[in-house]
Amino acid sequence: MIKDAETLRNKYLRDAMFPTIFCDGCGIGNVLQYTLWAIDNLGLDMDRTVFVSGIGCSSRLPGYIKADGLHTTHGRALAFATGVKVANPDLTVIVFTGDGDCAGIGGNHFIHAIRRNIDITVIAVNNFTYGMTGGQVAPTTPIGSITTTTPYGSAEPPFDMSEMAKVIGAPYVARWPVTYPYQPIKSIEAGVQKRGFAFVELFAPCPTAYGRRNKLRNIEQAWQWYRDHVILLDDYERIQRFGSAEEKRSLVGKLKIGVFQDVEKRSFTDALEEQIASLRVDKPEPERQAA
Ligand SMILES: Cc1ncc(C[n+]2csc(CCOP(=O)(O)OP(=O)(O)O)c2C)c(N)n1
Ligand code: SF4
Repeated sequence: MIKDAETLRNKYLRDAMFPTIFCDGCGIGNVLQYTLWAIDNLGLDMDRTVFVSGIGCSSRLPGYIKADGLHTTHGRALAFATGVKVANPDLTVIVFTGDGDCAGIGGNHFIHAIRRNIDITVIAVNNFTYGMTGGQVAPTTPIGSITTTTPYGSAEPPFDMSEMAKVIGAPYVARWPVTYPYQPIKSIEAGVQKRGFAFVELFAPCPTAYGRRNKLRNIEQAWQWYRDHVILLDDYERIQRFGSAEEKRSLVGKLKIGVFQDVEKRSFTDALEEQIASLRVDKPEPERQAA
């Protein structure tokens, strides 16, 4: 059920933290709102939920929420989140990370957290840039984009974080732009309920550091850009298989959105618990040896 912003703010956010650091038109506020809607729909116990982040504008989010949070070091959110979950598997662990934090400096942690299938939900805010430090090129910056470090346009092919999460084997992967309110909420809910690594990537505009250099300075331009550049996974696959040559050409530069993966897989914490149970000293000796 969708709740109004005032109700969510009073219930979940720290008053003392307002006003937020976010610029006008920044999509990080939408990400926070969708997360709160999902949490409220699931009825999560906030005393048993921990929010973890790295460094960046998006990584400021745990500080706004009335719950335990860890605002850690750049790129290390997943390492800290792994520690929290392993230390207390009963906790629900939600990570906020930026595209720089997750795919740049934190890229190695990203790969290995997925490989282990640690049972956490990662909400990655992809604004195509390093927002907090003024708009440098990121591993996700689209080709041709102007950034402070690519003044003539980025020539680097970008990383696709969701495709990567899917290929490495994350059991839940979904991607949406913040212009779609319903689907991100449902994906965050699905991610939190999944036993294992859930990755929800949300495209969110950064008008200040990225937008003003790329003719996306205001919210209408940014939201229109998403309308023009995203395509549902099913439509993408249909056109690739059955589309005309012209339709296939129209796929160039399009960003796929939708649920990329939704499968069941034994999580790292479940595997650890089974191992610990098999080693318990109160078991009869033969059983311990057999295990
Ligand atoms: C070890 C380290 N290197 C570099 C920085 C500088 N730094 C702070 S935030 C940031 C990039 C953040 O980008 P992203 O994760 O995409 O978050 P956004 O600000 O765009 O939300 C960088 C490089 C840092 N804080 N620590
Ligand atoms: S710099 Fe960009 S990402 Fe950071 S708060 Fe401003 S608009 Fe948002």
